Parts: sequence; C-alpha cells; structure tokens
Amino acid sequence: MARGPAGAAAVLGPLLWGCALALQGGMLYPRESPSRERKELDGLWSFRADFSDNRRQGFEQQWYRTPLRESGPTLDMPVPSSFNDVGQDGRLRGFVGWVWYEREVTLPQRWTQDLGTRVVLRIGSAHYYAIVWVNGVHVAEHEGGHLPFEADVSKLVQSGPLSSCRITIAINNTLTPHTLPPGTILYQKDTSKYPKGYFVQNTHFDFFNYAGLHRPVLLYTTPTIYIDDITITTGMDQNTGLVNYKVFVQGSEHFQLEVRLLDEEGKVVAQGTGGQGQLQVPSAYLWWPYLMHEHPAYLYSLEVRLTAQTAAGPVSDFYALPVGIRTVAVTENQFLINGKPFYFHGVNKHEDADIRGKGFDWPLLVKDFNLLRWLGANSFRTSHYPYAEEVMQLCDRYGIVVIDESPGVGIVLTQSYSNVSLQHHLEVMEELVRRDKNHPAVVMWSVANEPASYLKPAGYYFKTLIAHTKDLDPSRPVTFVTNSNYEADLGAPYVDVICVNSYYSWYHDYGHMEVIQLQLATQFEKWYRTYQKPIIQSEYGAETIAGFHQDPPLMFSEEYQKGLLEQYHLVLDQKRKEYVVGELIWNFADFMTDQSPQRAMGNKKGIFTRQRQPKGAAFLLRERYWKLANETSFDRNGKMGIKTCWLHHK
Ligand code: GCB
Repeated sequence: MARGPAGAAAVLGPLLWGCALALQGGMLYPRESPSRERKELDGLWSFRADFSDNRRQGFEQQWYRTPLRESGPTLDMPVPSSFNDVGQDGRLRGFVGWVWYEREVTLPQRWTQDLGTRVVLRIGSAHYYAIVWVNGVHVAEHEGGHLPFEADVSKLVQSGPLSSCRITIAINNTLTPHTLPPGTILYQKDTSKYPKGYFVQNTHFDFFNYAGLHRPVLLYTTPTIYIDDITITTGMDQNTGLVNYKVFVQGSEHFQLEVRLLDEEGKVVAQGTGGQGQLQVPSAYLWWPYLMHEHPAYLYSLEVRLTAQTAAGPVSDFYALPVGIRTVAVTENQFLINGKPFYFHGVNKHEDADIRGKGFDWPLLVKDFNLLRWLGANSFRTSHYPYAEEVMQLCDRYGIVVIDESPGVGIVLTQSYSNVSLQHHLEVMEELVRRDKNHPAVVMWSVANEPASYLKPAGYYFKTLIAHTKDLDPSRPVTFVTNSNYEADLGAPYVDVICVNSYYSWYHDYGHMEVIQLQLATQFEKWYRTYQKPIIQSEYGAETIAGFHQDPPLMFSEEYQKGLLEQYHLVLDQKRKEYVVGELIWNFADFMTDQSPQRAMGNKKGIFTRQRQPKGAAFLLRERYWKLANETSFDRNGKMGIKTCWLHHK
C-alpha cells in the first residue's frame, strides 16, 4: 500500500497513453558472438520521482527533451534495483505514479557509423508500465513488469555526428484491475479524515509492489540481416536424441542458414541447413534434473550461422543457444521427465532482498542456487511472476526444474476477468513463452496463482488462457495454482496438473497441528477423485520468526514451523505413492510485503531468513529432500541411489 496526493486521472491516465504492442519478433537473450557486441548499462542512473499532485509534470514539461538535471533536482539511482528501499525519503518507499530514469551513453564509433550494424536497446524488466525515449525521441512502450522488451535505435544513433545518446525511461508502478498483477487505487474522499486527493494503492497479493528498473539494461548489436528467433523442441527415439529447430530471420528473404549441435566437449554431433529441421544425436546425453541422475543438466550448444549477400558485401550473423534434450509428459498420476517419474521436492521463491528489493543481483543469485543445492531441492516455482533470464539460465545449468509462472496473481475482482484483462493475460503468456520456451529447466507453465476461480467468468477465462498457452507451446503441460474448493473451481477441468495451496493449522484451526493429517488427506482424496490428475502441494508453511523458540511448539516459533511441516510430510509420504507428484514449501526465504497487522516486517514463512540464514526447518527439509532424492535417482547403468562422487560434478 502506498500513499500520496493525486487525482484519479493522474495515476491511471498515463496508462492510456498507449496500449501494449502486439507481439513482434523474437526475444533472444543478447549473447556476445563474433557478429554481436554488448554494452551493459548497469550502474548509476539519474532519477526523479514525479511528486506533482497529478503526477503528470514530467509529461507536461517534457522531461525527456533535455537532460533530466535541467528540469529539476535528480538522485543517483542504481540499476538494476528497486527504487523503494535505497533512499532515506519515506515518500519514495511507497511512491505511486511516474518515476524518471536517465542515462547518457557513449557509443563505440563503429556502432554509430557502420550502417550495416543494428543497435538495439534492451530492458530486462521495468515495473510496471514504461515509456522509453532516446535523445528525446519516443522509441518504445511496454506494459508489464517482469518481461523484457527492446527497441531498434539504429536510426537514431546513426543519424548525426553524436557518439553519445541519452536514454530516458519513465516508469509507472500503478496497478489497476486490468494490469497483471491487478490492483486498485482507492481514493479517500472524506476530507475530515484524509487530505485532499488522498489515495492508496491496494493489491490482492502478498508481496511488496517494488518498482523500477529491476533487471539489466543494455545495448547490443546485430548485423542488419540477423537471426531474430530460434525455437527448439526435443524428443527421443530409442537412444537417439531429436532436436527440432526453427530459425527466424529478419532483414532479408535471401540468406543461408547452417546449424550445428556441439556436445560439452565442443565436438559437433549433428548438423543441418535451412530455417527448420531435425537434428539427430545418436546415444544422446539427456538433460536430467539435479540429483536424479549422475550427470544432470547436460547442455549441448546449438550454433546457428547466417550468411547473406548484399549490395554492400557479405553479411554474417552467429548465435549460440544452450540446448538440453529432454521430454516431459503427464499421465493420470505421474509427472514424467525423460519417461521416468519425477517428484518435485523444492521451494517457492520470490525475487526479493534487503535494499535492492526486486533488483537483479549476481551474488544473491549464486547464494540462492548454492542454498537450493545444499537443501537438495530439485525444483522451484517462479511464484508469482517470471524471474530474470539469468535465473532461468542457471536452472538449465544446474538441473533445477522450474514451474514458470505468469504475473497472474491476485485475480480476484470480477473486473479482472473482463475481455480487456484476458487479452492482456494472453499477451503476457505470449511474451513469457517467447522468452522461456527454449529452457530445458522449464517443464510446466503456470498461468496464475490463487485466482478467484469460483467466479462465473473464470471458466471461460481459464479455458481460453490455457488453450492459448498450449497452442503457443504444445510441448509442456499447463497449470494454475488454486486454493479454491475442489467442487467450485471452474478452471481445474482445463489444467494438466492440479497445483493446490493449503495452510492447515495456520490460517484456520490455528495452533492445532493435530488436524493437519486428516485435512490434508481429505484435500488430496477429493481433488484426485474429482479430476484424476496428478497433484502438487504447491504451497504449505508457517510464519516463523528466526530465533523464536517454544517447546511444546507455539505459532511463530521455529519449533512450530518444523512440527507443521512434519505433519504434512506424513501425508505426502503416503500420497506420493499414489498421485501426488510434488511438494513445494512456502517459502524459500522471508520476503517483504505491504504493511499489515498480519505481517511483522514482511512474510516470515521462509525456511531461510531474508538474509539467507537457515531456520531450523531448513535442516529438517534438507534431510527429507536428500532422502527423497536418494529414492528417485539412478546412474548410467540404472542403479538407484545417490553416490557421493556425483556431488562434485558442477
Ligand atoms: C498464499 C499465496 C502467497 C502468500 C502465502 C501466505 O496462498 O499464494 O502469495 O504469500 O499464501 O503466506 O499467506
């Protein structure tokens, strides 16, 4: 929740400036190659929040026309980072409306003078709505805070003698019933209680609405005829790995494509030509999840080389994509990876940490993956929005399986089921699938978390959304995460896997751990009897303040968290022999939320603190996860059980 003086039009109006662009082109991660260069723009940017009453001063005075420092005072703002927690000004922490970022960049001469070079500005994510100008010229607009967008700025940077350019990005964090996630602005009109123009941002989700340039911003180059997108799907025929590829090219219709697949030693194992085809890899190494196999996460490299002749001479482009060969399938009671039953023993996460908020941070990322592997977690769900691309890359590399979730969290108002909302949700799924389709780690899409799926329009909404996601990617199952009653859930008939959240002896029957086993068993039985689909316990947990101890256990103590988990595990151990295919603890780490009487400086259901230190429950889960892994892992000869020699692999 945030406060500030502004009128309705001020906060919501700018969102009508432009509507989300229809999806055009690919969104390949910008990798360096002999034909591609990168210039990272991380570091300090100039920053100003528009505190004017109507929040429109920046547009009225056209702050993008001249350097930001000329239109008023600026702050130094780190990128990537949320802007909320880096300052000492309380007004900025809960600010709602437009903030302005600016950075001047000096470009290599070749980029500005070689007309055969295409220069692209790429923004990893800007929460929530962003408008971008380069040298005062509008180049892009994007709605949605968790996915990348880009703009071809070649013409602008190549049109004059300047070797520098000025990038201005205005970002609005306002959430409305039609944004994802949705929210509402509540205007308080009683002037005996609130100042004139007073409003708050309300949301229906349980994490702080951090905002700003959360992920890397960079400029990169390609030739003007370039590889725009690649789509990979993989399969197996006996021992032969199958890699189906499609390459999309922009800039010309006349070109040649060569495709080579290299193994981890750099040896070419298959090759092809043309924009589409199938590579066959005899005795292929499969991409296996962490702890399931002695050699997990095997990655090949797909090298794509484009050549073309132009009036100005030959052009070539080169892109290398990591590829894991694996299959995913779902039966009535199993989740199969490479034809073998896979059991998710993992976590739900958040992008969240002290000071940087949701800002991307390498040390934090590496620490989190080290903790995941220490824990013996083989999977996580990107609750409740898509995570940074670099996170997905590490999942591929380490074999951490991902349920990739859209920002469809807190869809509880009838208005948020309108056609406008649905249209936006469909576009977000297009952007998400476009970005993450080639990650072997991603084994399922989750279109939403805990929507009010009992409301009448939910049936049509989820039917359409899930069908569209399957059209976009027929190779993966689709789910959404529910906390509805099994009988009332209008979306459940359309999912492939039932993901259910429950908080027995926490949000009801508080303190009564003795009811957990009965209630959880009933939950599983009812869902399974009704739908005959595999079930994942996609959230369970207890609020725990690190260092609070009480025995016999009381709520909020470390002992209560452990006791509650143990009760769940007793039932999970029975039901995983039948149709339960996974358990994901809520949550990996404590995280920040809006202020409320239910939250003591954020949500404390982490098994690690926000600073990534273990609570007692982390050790309990660690023991369980390694035991589960030991039951489901095998080596090349099919021998079950983890051997210590595997653990030094990566
Ligand atoms: C849930 C939500 C999650 C919350 C969690 C809680 O069901 O999916 O976003 O943080 O419960 O702790 O209440």
